[in-house]
Amino acid sequence: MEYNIITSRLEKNLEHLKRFTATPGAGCTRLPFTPEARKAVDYLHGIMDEAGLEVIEDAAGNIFGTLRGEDPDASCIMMGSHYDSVANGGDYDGIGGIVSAIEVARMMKDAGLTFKRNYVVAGFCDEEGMRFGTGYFGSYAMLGKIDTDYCKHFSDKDGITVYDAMKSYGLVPEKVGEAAQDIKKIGSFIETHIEQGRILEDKGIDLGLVESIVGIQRYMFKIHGRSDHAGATPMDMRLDPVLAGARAIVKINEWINEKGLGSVATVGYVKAIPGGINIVANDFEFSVDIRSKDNGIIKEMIDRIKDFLDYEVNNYTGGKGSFEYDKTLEVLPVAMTEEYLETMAKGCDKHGYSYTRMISGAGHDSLAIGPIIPTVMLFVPSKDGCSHNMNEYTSYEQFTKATVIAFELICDLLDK
Ligand code: HGY
Ligand code: MN
Ligand code: MN
Repeated sequence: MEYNIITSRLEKNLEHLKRFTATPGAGCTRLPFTPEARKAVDYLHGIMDEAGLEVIEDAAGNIFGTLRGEDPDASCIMMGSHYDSVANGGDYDGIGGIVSAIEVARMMKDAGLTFKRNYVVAGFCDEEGMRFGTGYFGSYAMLGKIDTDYCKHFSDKDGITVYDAMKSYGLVPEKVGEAAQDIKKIGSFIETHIEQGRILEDKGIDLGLVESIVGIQRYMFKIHGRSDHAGATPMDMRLDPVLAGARAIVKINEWINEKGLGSVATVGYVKAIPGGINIVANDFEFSVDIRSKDNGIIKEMIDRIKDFLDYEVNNYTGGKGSFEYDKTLEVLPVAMTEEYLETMAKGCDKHGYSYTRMISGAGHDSLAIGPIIPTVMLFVPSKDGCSHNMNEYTSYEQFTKATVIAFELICDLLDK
């Protein structure tokens, strides 16, 4: 196996995919059901074809490529990740795992290998939840967890629902349920992904064997006050939702720091409505993304935020304010499959690749799939730990090492 051929194919494909962004020169912005997503999926379709895969696109916007095995009744081995990105993000998050999975198929084809089970490459849409504030739409659709009502409930910042976005992309949201697959027919899921942190780089380690992924809850809070004139309204007569929200955001930071265990909380989106420089806001929206390997910490944090806002709107707005919230994501912490971790560790030893077992603070489609299907993740280093940022970078040689280890694990599983 010529590793430099693998490296050059990974490079060619990932370099080509960089052009499918809504913000050229300002990072990768490839949100679900957009023209950029369409172009990326078309390109993935082409290289899946070249790798000898039978390609389908499902009713949710996912793309799958299958290399047929000899036993059609056996469950498949699936490898993949997501093709969407955050806004102004990097060029390797998600898409690197899909290109790596396609390369595994190409390696099988070039070596003339045949197996008992089908090998399936998965390209999931909307793992990030960036556009609609959710997450794991594509993998959840494959698991049968998405229905048409879900698509009507969530909308983006322009008020476009998942439902309408899907229609503009050429999908029929009423048929999203058809994306559900027979879970018994998926034997394993493997995902290679950039670490998005700096552990591997700081320690000079080639690969991260992910043994567990943190749980995540995401909420959108909306506080209702009263819009007033910024100049004529005395401070003690205001119902200012921004003030209540700002106090809550500072508290969230204090509380999560008390928790430790690597728990994190992020307020990534805020909006004052109507948003005038000389208007005391009528409403104030803010997002919360809370993660921990201990789900009890996540639940406690959410309860504290709700209690605090209850106190705020009653004490600082004379009881005339109110607030509401929408839980947009809840996913429990998940352990990866020990057998696969041990196989990959042996593979690393055989190839002389350094490795470490680690926890993932980022979610990934493996977080959605892992509770239901035996799953494992393999990390490659992120330069400076940088991700969700246009300066995200991982070398193609590093992707090659992960692809080789994933190839050997999958070949082992395909004949079991
Ligand atoms: O947010 C995450 O954990 C991942 O990047 N979707
Ligand atoms: Mn990702
Ligand atoms: Mn991401």
